[in-house]
Amino acid sequence: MTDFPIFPPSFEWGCATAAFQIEGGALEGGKRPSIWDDFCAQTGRIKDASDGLVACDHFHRFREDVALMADLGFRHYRFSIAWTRVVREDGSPNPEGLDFYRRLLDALHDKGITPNATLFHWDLPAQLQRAHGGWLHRDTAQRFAEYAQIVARALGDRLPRVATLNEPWCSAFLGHDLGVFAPGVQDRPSSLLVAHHLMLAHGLGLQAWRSVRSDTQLGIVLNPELCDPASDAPADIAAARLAELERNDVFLNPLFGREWPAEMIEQIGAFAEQRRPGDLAICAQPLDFIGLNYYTRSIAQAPQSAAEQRRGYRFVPPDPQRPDLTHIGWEIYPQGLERVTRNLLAKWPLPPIWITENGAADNTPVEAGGCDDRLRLSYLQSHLTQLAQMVASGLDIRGYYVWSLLDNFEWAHGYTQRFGVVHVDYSTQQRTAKASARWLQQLISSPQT
Ligand code: PNW
Repeated sequence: MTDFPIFPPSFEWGCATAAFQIEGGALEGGKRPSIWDDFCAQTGRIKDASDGLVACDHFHRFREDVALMADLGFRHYRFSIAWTRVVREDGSPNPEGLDFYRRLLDALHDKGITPNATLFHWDLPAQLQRAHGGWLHRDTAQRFAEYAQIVARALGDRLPRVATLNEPWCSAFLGHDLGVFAPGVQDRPSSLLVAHHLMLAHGLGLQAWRSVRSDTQLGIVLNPELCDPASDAPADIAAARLAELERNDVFLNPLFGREWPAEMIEQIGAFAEQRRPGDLAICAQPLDFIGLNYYTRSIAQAPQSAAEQRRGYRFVPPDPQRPDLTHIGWEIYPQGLERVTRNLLAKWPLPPIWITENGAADNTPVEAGGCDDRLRLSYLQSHLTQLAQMVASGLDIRGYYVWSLLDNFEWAHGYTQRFGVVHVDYSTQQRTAKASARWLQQLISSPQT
């Protein structure tokens, strides 16, 4: 018999997805391309040369997927709304696109599942990128606020909890410094300006939403990182500190009206003057919650190459031979969930926390009608044991969303990495609940304290 970690009865259990990763229906209902459609069309960007045109075909199969969630016992669902589906090129609302989300919200309501929507999970309208450089342009933050207002007006009465952005670090630094995510830019100062504009968009978005409705719980989803030094050498310790400033302080400081650390202001270089004096106050809108995504920790070392010098650190990937890695090569480090959360709480006055993503790549195939994803199961067990202790010790963490409900389009990895607790056969679109989903189902229904 398995012992389940114990959580308070009020603790919320959910699963998470994102529009571009599951929806497909890319050319339907007046949907426009996003920067990820453009990125996928470029040779060499996506490991298996795939795209999001069909993905999990959730656009057509959302009722089946909602029924699946309900069967597995999830009472909460975190998903993202595609900006490109609900806003037309001229900035007006697209009724057909909004209807899709209305039907999804109806299906969730019918099954007693509470929605938690994210407005931006990286799928910027391609037109904004082509016309003026996307997030490099200040105007994009204004466009985001207009989009937020459209969603608030059309769907706000059905959305109790809304996050503006998902993991702005990824959009800024994977998208504009490392260039491994859309739009594929490699320019350090640009990535910092993008980070600033994203946080400005967050603030303007909250203002715009609150000008329409006052009854929505509003927040943001971040992926703060624990960056441990590779050795005790002072240069490695300094590198790890700089990595954490970029991962954490660049996003958390503005949320609480605090200026960036001097090192980050220095790295933005000639773009410094594009950060205007009033911006910080806009970024620092009151937050009803914060979502934290946690997968692994990073090991940082003193920089070597010129690009690393500009960043001030280099990440050392774990030796692929190590046994404690998930299939995507990320270290399994459950203690990091507690360490990173406590680090943040020591530095910033966080509102109530939800763990909005946690999960593992485990590419075990379906055999004889089942999927025995032991690596994911043990990953979830160790992280939820850690989380139960954190909640029991009094940390204000109110819920947990596993990433992800379904195997899906894993960005630059395409369909080669499977994060779902439900297996998807991409040729038939058949869904098969994995062993980890069955374990979560039992955990959710187990007698709790
Ligand atoms: C998160 N990294 O992405 C996203 O929110 C999800 O859309 C994604 O599927 C999930 O985690 C699993 O990857 C990240 O390289 C992707 O540091 C890459 C990184 C971090 C987060």
